[in-house]
Amino acid sequence: MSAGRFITLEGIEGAGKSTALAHVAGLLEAAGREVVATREPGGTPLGEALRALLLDHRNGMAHDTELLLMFAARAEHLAQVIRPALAAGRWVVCDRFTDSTYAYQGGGRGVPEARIAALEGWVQGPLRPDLTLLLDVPPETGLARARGGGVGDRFEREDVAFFERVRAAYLRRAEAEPGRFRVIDAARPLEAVHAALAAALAPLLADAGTGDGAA
Ligand code: T5A
Repeated sequence: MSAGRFITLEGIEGAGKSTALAHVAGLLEAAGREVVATREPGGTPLGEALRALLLDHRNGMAHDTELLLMFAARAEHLAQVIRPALAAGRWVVCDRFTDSTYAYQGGGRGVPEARIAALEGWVQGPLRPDLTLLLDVPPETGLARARGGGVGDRFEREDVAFFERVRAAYLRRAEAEPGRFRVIDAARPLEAVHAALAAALAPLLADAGTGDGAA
């Protein structure tokens, strides 16, 4: 049995992650991979309950509380879904993962990176995504898509400056880890985004197709 692969989708609100996830899952299945599509915060019953608390705009909370709840949901997600799926040779495609924490709690809220890194090491050990698809859009474009005229959840209510910081943090991470990240211009029409996603997946599929078994 060949090892599974772990692919994450990242970007600000309305970048098109959920839309991309369906497309990526379809491409992988067409290539004969068994796919588990999931999301963060969430992906388990407890994680989805924590997600509801985190997104509810009536729940004010300290930055550290927010950070710890994100990692609590992640610990459960890893234990119940991600690690078992990878061990069974499945390909996990996850809408947001720890890069979201660095971007939102780190870049957006100003939580020190070392605090996030400590939790990352504790909760994940050495596990990191094999490939991270960063859908990059200007905040004005993403927020207009995400809010759809409404005011949105606890994060979507933040101002444009917050999302500029989140976007900048994402781009810094992509620059620091070019081997793992593919930055996709997601302000383009869907067909162009889909073509870029397929091109980004091709090397990983080709590599896995050799049966190298590397995780
Ligand atoms: N969070 C999460 C943290 O702060 N820290 C963490 O560690 C984690 C894991 C989760 C929130 O939690 C925060 C970040 C988030 O604020 P979420 O629902 O996962 O919330 O994230 P959102 O970004 O809010 O989800 P959205 O659904 O708003 O955005 P998506 O998934 O990026 O966008 P999508 O695919 O739903 O598309 C939105 C709309 O745009 C259209 C779609 O059809 C849809 O109508 N669209 C396009 N239109 C034109 N051109 C394109 N290329 C398009 N692509 C999509």
